Amino acid sequence: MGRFTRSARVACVLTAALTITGLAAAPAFAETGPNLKVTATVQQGRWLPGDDIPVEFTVTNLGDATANHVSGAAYTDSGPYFLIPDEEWGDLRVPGGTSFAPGESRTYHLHGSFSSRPEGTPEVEFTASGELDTDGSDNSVRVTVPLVPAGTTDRMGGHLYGDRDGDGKPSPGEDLAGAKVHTIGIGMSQEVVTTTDAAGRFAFEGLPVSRDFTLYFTDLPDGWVPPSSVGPLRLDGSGANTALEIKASRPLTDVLTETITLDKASYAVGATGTATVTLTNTGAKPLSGLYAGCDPAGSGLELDVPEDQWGAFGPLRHAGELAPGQRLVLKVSGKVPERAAYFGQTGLGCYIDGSGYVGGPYAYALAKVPGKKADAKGQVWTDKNGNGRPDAGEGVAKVKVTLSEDGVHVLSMAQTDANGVATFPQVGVGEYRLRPVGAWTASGDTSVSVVASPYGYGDWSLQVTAR
Ligand SMILES: [Ca+2]
Ligand SMILES: [Ca+2]
Ligand SMILES: [Ca+2]
Repeated sequence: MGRFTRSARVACVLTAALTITGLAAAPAFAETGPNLKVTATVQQGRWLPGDDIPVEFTVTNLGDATANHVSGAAYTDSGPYFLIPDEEWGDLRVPGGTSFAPGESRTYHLHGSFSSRPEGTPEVEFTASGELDTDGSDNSVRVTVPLVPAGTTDRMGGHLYGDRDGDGKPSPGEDLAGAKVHTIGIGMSQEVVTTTDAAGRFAFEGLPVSRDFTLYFTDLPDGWVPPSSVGPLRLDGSGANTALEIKASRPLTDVLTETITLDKASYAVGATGTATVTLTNTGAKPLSGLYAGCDPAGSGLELDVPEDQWGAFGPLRHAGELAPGQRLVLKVSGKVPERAAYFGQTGLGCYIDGSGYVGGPYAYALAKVPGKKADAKGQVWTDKNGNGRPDAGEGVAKVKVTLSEDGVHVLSMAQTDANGVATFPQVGVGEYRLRPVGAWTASGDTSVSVVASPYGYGDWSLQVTAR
């Protein structure tokens, strides 16, 4: 019994010794065979989630035999997960791996990213492994990725000016005071707003770091037009966006007027309508590169005017010119689209714009497309709980409501049921106004679009208050 126990213990000790020698112990002399060694260098920076972070990963075969079946990988040891897409690894991720001749060294330009920013510093281990490596100790290296710590904040600030002298930079007297400045970045639930001071300056403090802040301006004085938005701005805690210069421009409407009229007040679907578009350069400088852009909201109801009708002012040509004081009359024609029949309305609405200009004029003219009818159902309600929307129990019963085109001449009348609901039966499609009769007065939007199926938007809604 005693002899047996001793033999078993000896066997175990021998096995353990062999394991250590084979995998990890440093050899007493240079062994023959492949021996990969890796280095990895992360590009320094103030990295944020979503950034493409470059890593130089170099694999060298220090051995005297070819290394076969070599593959590479990165493991996040701590902190947020660092993702390097498979395709970044090239031949280190092909099935079966790749080969390195003795002395051969190759560098892989990898890019990784973080999708989130949990707490902690990311430690990432880069490895290359192949068959029969004679020294496993140099096949992996651990690096720290310099991710901006969670909770870091930054500031943003700058100056808004109206470039009156047109030199493209702020000049004395061009500061724009009292404009609203809005910004929002990823990770914020709502935008923050400030106002430019007497010197046109604005600043935001304590913004969370984010790759893509958007900045925009409203309520500028004297009709100045701001850039549509500024950004994406990168706030990484370095204070790089604290001296922004934001240029506002004069609108084209200062020097260009536009009117549109139609040749008829009413059209049938498929008929051709002709619009007269009159443009006048009221300024002292020539205007060039102008074009018309129609139906900017994409309603699909307007006259379908072919590009060539616009001549130089075509939306693809951008070549319209107007001399100082020149008045130009354009006649453009197009067919009434079928969709217009369901809304009872067509027309033409166009803005005039051009490169180098902002704030061009917009004009429109409407015409009817009669024929189709639809029931116009809706609810009269009063906001008992003051939350700005109709709730159960807020419908007003037994109210007479009128429908008119002009707010005066009544075309139809209906009375609400117990829930405040009323229907005007089989009304010609188009735009109307609602009006309560008697003890109630309208306190919200009174317009209603009567649209035929399948384009109907749903019911109308008329908010009222007691007189
Ligand atoms: Ca090695
Ligand atoms: Ca200037
Ligand atoms: Ca309510």
